[in-house]
Amino acid sequence: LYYQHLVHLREMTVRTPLNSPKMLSENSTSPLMDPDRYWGTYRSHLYFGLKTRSPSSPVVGMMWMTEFTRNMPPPLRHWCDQGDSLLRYGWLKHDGVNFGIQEIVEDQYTIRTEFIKRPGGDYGGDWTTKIKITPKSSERHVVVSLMFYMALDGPGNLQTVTTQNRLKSISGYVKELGDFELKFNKATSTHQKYHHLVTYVSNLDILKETVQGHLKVDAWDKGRTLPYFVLRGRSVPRDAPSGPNFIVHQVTAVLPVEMEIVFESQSYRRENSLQGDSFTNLLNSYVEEFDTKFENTFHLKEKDFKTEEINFAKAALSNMLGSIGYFSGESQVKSIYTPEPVKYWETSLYTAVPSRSFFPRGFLWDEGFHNLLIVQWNPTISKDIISHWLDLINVEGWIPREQILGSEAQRKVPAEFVVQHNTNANPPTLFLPLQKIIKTLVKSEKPEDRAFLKAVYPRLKAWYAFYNETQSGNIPGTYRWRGRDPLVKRELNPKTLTSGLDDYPRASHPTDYERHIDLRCWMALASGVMLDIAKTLKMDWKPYEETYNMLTDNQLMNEFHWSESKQQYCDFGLHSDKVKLEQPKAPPPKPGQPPIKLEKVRVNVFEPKIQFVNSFGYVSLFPFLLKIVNPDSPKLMKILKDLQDTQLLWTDYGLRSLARTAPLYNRYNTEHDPPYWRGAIWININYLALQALHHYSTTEGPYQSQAKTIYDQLRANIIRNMYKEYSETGYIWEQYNDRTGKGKGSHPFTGWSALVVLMMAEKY
Ligand code: 6A9
Repeated sequence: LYYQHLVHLREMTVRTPLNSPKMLSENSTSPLMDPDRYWGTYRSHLYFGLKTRSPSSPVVGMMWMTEFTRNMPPPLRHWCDQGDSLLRYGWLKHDGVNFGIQEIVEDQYTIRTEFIKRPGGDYGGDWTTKIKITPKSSERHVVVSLMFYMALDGPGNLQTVTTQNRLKSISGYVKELGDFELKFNKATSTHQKYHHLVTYVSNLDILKETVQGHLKVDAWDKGRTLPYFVLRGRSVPRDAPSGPNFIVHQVTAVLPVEMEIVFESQSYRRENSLQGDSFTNLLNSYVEEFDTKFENTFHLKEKDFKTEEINFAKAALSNMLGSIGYFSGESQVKSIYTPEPVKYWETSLYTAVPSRSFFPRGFLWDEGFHNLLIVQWNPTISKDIISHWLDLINVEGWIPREQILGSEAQRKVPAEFVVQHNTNANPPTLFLPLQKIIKTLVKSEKPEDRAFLKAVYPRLKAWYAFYNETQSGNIPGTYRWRGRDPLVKRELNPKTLTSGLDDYPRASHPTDYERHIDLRCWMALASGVMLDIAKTLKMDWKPYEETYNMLTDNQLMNEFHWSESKQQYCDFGLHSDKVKLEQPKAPPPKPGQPPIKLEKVRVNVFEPKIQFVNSFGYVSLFPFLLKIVNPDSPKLMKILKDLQDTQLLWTDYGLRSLARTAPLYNRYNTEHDPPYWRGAIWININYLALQALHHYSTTEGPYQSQAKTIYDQLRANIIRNMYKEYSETGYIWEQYNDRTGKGKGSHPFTGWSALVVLMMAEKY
């Protein structure tokens, strides 16, 4: 009984919110509090979709298929999916608030989605979406079925208005929107047919399957030789608990075709509908504003970039903004003391995502990088995003690393990865944008700026304490990532997912006395920011100052992390350089049975000993990346020298993650897991390298001019390659190959890879 009681207490603890006022008030995202950002492209895992910032928002979205292909029925596009192999897709312009223009390129045609919003009324105003599909060649007769739907995620009602079997509009009521009308204006094509579906769905994650289940074959031509696929009309299951909550409008048209979808809130007394010319005029004025603001913020014209390069930067920024989602649900979390995962409290998260196709959800350390860019464009959005994340802190000071909220997000994640463990941290990168925000706030006397600092302080304090209490090493002033598994047998080097650098080689044998240089440096950064805020607020800043001084003390850092023999900063622990994967001997097969093949396991060629970890790469650079090495330190000279060595990290495309000379360079981690952070070029770390080089080149010291030379070359290499890959492949990528510069991994990846905009603009 006592044990059960303890388990219960632990369960309670892990899912108890921090006892400190929230950053955001209960209704901060409501249409009355924040009408401008109520509606948005917050379903960024779709090629196109809109919803509001409310927990069970009604949603709209687009699907399409190419008729008369060999596949019957043709594949239906809905959620962004690399498997669709689109030539490219993404936002060309998007300001995060009012409008967006996107292009989606199929083999034979291009879809352009434009949307604009107009404030008015009590529910975030009106919006209009215009979809244009243009064939690439006028010779061929291409027919596309375009579907646009609305679905409810809770109570409400939807009614259809039809003329001659064409769905003209949906009128409805939900508490999130009041009374509204969604109008499907007539499409413009030489030849088109209309169909629709009116049905009930139990869950938003099965919209596509529901559409697929309601297609039937019909004849396109009079001669009945061309079958195509159409929706069945009304089909509400008899046992549905309510009336229809999912309505789909289908236009099948010969290209080119254009169509407007117009949403109007009944609470808004408008003078004219947002369609036709009034749509075009407002869109044009938003575009103009965007272009002007872009130049005023990033100055790329002034820096002599070509129009095409500027368009690339605009697309990178727009995809970051257009990837912002609003997710609601409960995380699955686990404390080591609880036998089973439990549910976190019901939360909502406004956040950008690393990749619309592959990881369309929030990741803690990615978000810090995302907001380095977002804060330059729109600090209000950044502050709001950071506030949402900080409101996820539990009473232990922990924020779950990966946010898998709601049924749609869950469907993208294999079950074994869903549960988040409260022992596990992730780099506290939110301190990076916060540092920028705070720099301006500390000077400000404005009450709202003070209020932000006052609100953020206790929550950061708890978060900061979590790292210090749970991620410290066995000697004061040292740190160690938790979450490494010392018992794992099949990994060449047990992964450190918590560090964000997954398979980057650490001590081969995880122990309690291991120490990680990157985490130490992250804590130095965090201490510095805490010190600044505490001083500004006249709080007790002494402890932060002490920690900050200790963690930036080069001599201490060198004692713990500088290897004299290797002349580099290192992790430290129980380590062997020589380990390998080997096929274990399988027992002889039983007669008549196939031979057993066991998976490879790790063996030590040399026994591990307590020592510095011999791998040169991103982790070794951290004292430099986070600007902790003193500008006059000879160690800086060594780092700068190593940076330029092509045997180590230097490539024509950016800095690779692990030196070619490192024992695990480009090695598989298990028989099946390919190298990830073992050679490839990552843009977030390259951004940190550039801002560090920029810092050392503008700070008085003996290595200033050297830093400047490297800075110029590295910056040019990264921009040149990313732009080239974008032009050739249509995408911005998760990583770049260190031998060829080719984009690899998931795509589009316009999370931290979009930091290329700041590199072009030299905003650090
Ligand atoms: C796997 C498979 C559809 C890995 O960008 C997000 C993270 C980074 O935080 C981390 O540093 N990425 C980096 O090493 C991607 C993580 C994806 C994990 C989910 C599930 C889903 O298949």
